[in-house]
Order: sequence, then C-alpha cells, then structure tokens
Amino acid sequence: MREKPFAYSLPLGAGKPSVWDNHIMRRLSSMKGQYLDQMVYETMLSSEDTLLYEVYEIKRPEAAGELLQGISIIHPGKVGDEYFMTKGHFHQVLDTGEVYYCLSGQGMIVMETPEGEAEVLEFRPGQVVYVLPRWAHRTVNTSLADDLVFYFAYPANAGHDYGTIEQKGFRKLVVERDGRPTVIDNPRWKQA
Ligand code: M6P
Ligand code: ZN
Repeated sequence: MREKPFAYSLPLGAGKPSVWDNHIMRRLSSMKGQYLDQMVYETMLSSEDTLLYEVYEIKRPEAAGELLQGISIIHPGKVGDEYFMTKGHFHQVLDTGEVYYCLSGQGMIVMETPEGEAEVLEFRPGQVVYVLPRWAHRTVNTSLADDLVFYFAYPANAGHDYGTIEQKGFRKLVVERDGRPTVIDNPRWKQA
C-alpha cells in the first residue's frame, strides 16, 4: 500500500483510473431477488451470467481517517423494465457518508434512510452527489447505450451492509416507462 501522498488520473469520460489495487466484477447472479421481474431475471441468468458493473478500488487501511476511493463502471442494459444497477448498501458504520462524481454517461442514485426517507437524484457528467451518513445508496445506469462511469470516496472503515437491502429491497425503483427513466414505488418492498 502507498505510504506517501500520491496522485493519479481519472479519464474524463469512459475508462479506468491510472492506478488501482482491486478490480471487482459483479454479475447478474449476484443480484438474486433484487429485480422486480424475477421471471425475466431467471431467464436471462439461465442463458448468460452477464457482467453488470465493475469497480476499480484504490486500497487503503480500514482505519478511521482513511478514504477508500476508486471508480465504478455500470454497463448499459435492463432486466425487464429495470436498468442495470449496483446491489446497493448501507454502510456498516451507519454514520458515514460517501461522495460520488460522475465522469461519463447518465444515471440516477437511489437513497433511503432506515426510518423510510427516500431520495432519488439524477447523475450526469460533472455532477457531484453527496450521500449523507445513514443513507443507503444504489446507482442506476439509465442509458441503454453507454457505460455510467463515476468516482467515489468514503471512509475506509465504513464497511458494507448488503443484508438489509437484499432482504427488503429499496423503497424506490428506477424503471423504463415510455422510453424514459421513471421512479416508482417498489411494489415488493418489505417491512422488516
Ligand atoms: C460505488 C461505491 C463502492 C461500491 C460500488 C458498487 O462505487 O459505493 O463502495 O462497492 O459502488 O456498489 P455495491 O457495493 O453496492 O455493489
Ligand atoms: Zn457506500
């Protein structure tokens, strides 16, 4: 791990950072139960375990004060009416936020608190979204042609809590309606 201040470049547009330590690839099979149209999901999965998104992480010690950062690339596509998206998570250390900066493509960030407040923000190149501490977050690629590419940074000790979203889902979903990304209430959202 780097032990001196360091610099690197992120291409403005699609592409990888100039350095990274970890390349995470998430495929359709890791999204079980997350897409509304489970029939379409199973059919797609039986023919191919499609790559949905990739994360290039620059590793830091999991210590308070360190910032974990990198870029994520969500490929274009849909499962039924729903766009390709990240799993989404709360942070294990709930009181930690996250910064996103959009480099390329178009998307939406779906967020909610444990108490049930929800917010969905558009995400375009040059825009920053600040995810407040306590808010779960998921990023959705609303283009069917281009990758959504964005930079992220969050406290390296935050950790990921995936379980809550895996069990309950998000309260809001982004679906295509009349060819446009539209935010709807999740009809399958479950109270704990
Ligand atoms: C963002 C960051 C990462 C996260 C990635 C993929 O780039 O929030 O911490 O890992 O999205 O999202 P998820 O972990 O929900 O699959
Ligand atoms: Zn996060």
